[in-house]
Amino acid sequence: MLRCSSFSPVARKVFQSSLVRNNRINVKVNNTLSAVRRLATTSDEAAENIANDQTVQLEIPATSYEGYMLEDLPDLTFETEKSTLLQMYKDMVIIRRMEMSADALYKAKKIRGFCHLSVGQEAIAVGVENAITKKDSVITSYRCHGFTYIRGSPVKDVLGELMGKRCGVSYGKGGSMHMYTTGFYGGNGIVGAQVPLGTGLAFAHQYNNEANCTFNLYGDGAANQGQVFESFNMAKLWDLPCIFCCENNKYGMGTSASRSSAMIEYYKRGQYIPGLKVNGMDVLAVFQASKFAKDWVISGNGPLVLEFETYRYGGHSMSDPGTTYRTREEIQNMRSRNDPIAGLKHHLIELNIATEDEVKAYDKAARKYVDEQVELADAAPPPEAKMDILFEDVYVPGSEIPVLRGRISDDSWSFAKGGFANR
Ligand SMILES: Cc1ncc(C[n+]2csc(CCOP(=O)(O)OP(=O)(O)O)c2C)c(N)n1
Ligand SMILES: [Mg+2]
Repeated sequence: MLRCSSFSPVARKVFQSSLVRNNRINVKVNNTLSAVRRLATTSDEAAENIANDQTVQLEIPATSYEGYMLEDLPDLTFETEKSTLLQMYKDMVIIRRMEMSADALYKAKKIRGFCHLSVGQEAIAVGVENAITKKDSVITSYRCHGFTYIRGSPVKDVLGELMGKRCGVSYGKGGSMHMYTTGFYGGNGIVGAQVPLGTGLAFAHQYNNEANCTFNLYGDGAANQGQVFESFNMAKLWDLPCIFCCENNKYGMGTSASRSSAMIEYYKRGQYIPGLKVNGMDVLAVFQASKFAKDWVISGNGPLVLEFETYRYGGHSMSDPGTTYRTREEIQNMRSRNDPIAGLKHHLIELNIATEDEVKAYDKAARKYVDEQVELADAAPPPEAKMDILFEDVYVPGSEIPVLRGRISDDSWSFAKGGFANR
């Protein structure tokens, strides 16, 4: 199934037209896996409909996983729709282009303040999203732009938020670390603080008898926080459908995991909770592990700890060049050998899902889409200079209290009056 719901209308259009441009697509077909069917279509819709029906068989290396207290691991051989793979590729490229645009906009001083990019870690957002539905919940740290996009926000709204524009996902008031969208609970600036919140989201799924789960993401640095262990305890005590996901990108700011953590096998950190280490640089491994994890936690087995081994190519944030605490060779090595986008591209070509030229066309379409979104976000207006805009998102509209107390009585805001209560 093409995950149109996680794709903005503009991006979806770009993707569909690319499919048609490449109207001869070779795939292995579901019921005759060895057979190769060649498609020749005449319209966007036809190309998409046929493409949607086709599945390909994939095999990922046995080194993709390591289990802890688990009898079974995710299958290494599996089938998935060809269109899903293409969509994953496209989304990873869009996220990377979006982050690179954010980098450039920051350097042009159009984005100010904190800004943490996730270049190199794209496989995690994309792999997780493809394994879940919009009814599942996701919560993560400040390194959140990719998840905000993949959960449903157009690139324009993510970049608009970074530039403080009214069109931003948080109306320009949150900035880099505070982005939310349906089923996505941020974007949290305090290291580890999202983990108890995510545990609460999982509790809500259980309480409401829903067959849904929460992906509760945190970093290797955050993994040492006390509140993470308190969350483990409650989640196991109540067997909550919570997937604790440590994005181990090997560093917490400028401190390597081995210098900050007495035990760096983060997938074993749940002690009494089973765990799974996953190659987080391979979107297919992340996808498979996430499907496995969702299935595990919604089947009443209680929580699971996933460790996605990954790497950030850039510094911790825009103020960190990222080269003083690690060698250039280390970064280069990861980029050239383990890049998630290059890895999936290899699969697409090897499985005859797309040719080199077709992949280039996807890259070009993604670049064009992001460039257009940058222009729109840049041209979008900032919030109007009106005081009531400052207070409008404190409460869900209609649920406001009469007066929101300020620091001093002069600052108190009356929702009824639409102005300061005591002025
Ligand atoms: C409670 C708290 N302590 C310290 C900080 C400063 N700080 C911001 S990010 C960070 C490192 C976290 O590293 P990790 O959890 O590995 O996440 P990554 O940045 O690698 O994604 C620190 C110490 C903070 N924001 N909150
Ligand atoms: Mg880290």
